[in-house]
Amino acid sequence: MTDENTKAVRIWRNARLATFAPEREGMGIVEKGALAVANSRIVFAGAEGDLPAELAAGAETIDCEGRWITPGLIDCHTHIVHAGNRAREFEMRLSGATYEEIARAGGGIVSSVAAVRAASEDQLIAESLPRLDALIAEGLTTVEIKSGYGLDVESELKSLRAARRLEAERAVSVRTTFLGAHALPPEFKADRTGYLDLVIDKMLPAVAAEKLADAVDGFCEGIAFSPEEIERLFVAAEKHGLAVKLHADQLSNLGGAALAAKHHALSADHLEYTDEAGAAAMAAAGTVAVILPGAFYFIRETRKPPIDLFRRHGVAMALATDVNPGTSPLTSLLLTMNMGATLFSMTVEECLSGVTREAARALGLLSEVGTLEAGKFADFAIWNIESPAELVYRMGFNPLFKRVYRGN
Ligand code: DI6
Ligand code: FE
Repeated sequence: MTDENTKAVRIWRNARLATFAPEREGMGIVEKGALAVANSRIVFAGAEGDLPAELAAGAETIDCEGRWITPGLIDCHTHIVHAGNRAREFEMRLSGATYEEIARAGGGIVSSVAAVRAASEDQLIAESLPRLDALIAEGLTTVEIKSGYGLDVESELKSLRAARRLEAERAVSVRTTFLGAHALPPEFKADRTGYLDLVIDKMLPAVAAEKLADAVDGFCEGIAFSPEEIERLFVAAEKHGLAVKLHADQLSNLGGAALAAKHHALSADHLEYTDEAGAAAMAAAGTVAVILPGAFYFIRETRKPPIDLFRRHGVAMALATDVNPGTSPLTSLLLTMNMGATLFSMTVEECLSGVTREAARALGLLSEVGTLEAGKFADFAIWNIESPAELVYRMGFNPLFKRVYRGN
């Protein structure tokens, strides 16, 4: 590279670092730490006393006054691009309406599909930006965004294009996921195979040709797609060279976690009903468990994901918001961490690594982001806190001091 590499070094000093570097213990804490950045990459993360003199010479220095620095937060499972909301449906549920009554009144996922189909790409972006901004305000630097509320060729492409364009609208990294197999659209109610054919033979090739997705996802559930249908989708995704992930075992155990593992999925998500065989298969395949406490809370699920099983088998665990209009209208990773701890007894370290290092792993981005280590992108968050536990402990309070994306 050019001598760009050696000039314009910026150093954040007098900081406490939670690096989450795997070679350090626990949260990888460095008291009296410093971070040096050049050309949007971290070139040093460690004890201030170990900072190489050649880096320090001539560098611009920022005094963090003892504040904590963590990797930038990563939300590895969202449906942030959608239109409208389902507050009316929420009200109906509060007064005891059944799912059927809500569907007959035009509610449910079908209403979100109608809203997305009717929206222009610009409208989708305009509606999604406030949700993205809420996440960014808490130190988010990378977000995954799924399609899945379009469910026809043009509307799925439109949703993914909108998701990609959000990256140009804000200083944030966006990973996109094609979720055509989210639900059966109304026009295919009597023709499941016809819809799956459309997803596999039309949508997927179009998405791949336009390079609109980094991965392919599906909803494996009684109310959505069967394991056999998902397997067809995964085989097709593999032919296009796309990574796979899965909404698995959210409402029942159809063996979704094991199916995801069989296809070396980056992640299996939700997992309330996953059994020991599923956890063991995930561990063997290196498939990350993405825990989504917002959906659990919002639909008043009572079955908890088997966190202990994941620990015992050594399954990596990430935490995400699942931002979506139907089951998780949640746009806070800080609150998500509190829910992970309070509802599922996840530790502070599990919660924080779940929205940083493990979220990066769930997106296949661990070599680029997710920890404070030399070589990674300089994406980090500086906090007004006395200990990392405060980030998990509070509810509805944002102690972010500054967010740094790619060194800026
Ligand atoms: N799991 C969920 O909880 C949401 N999608 C999914 O795959 C529900 C989607 C909706 O109701 O809008
Ligand atoms: Fe989801």
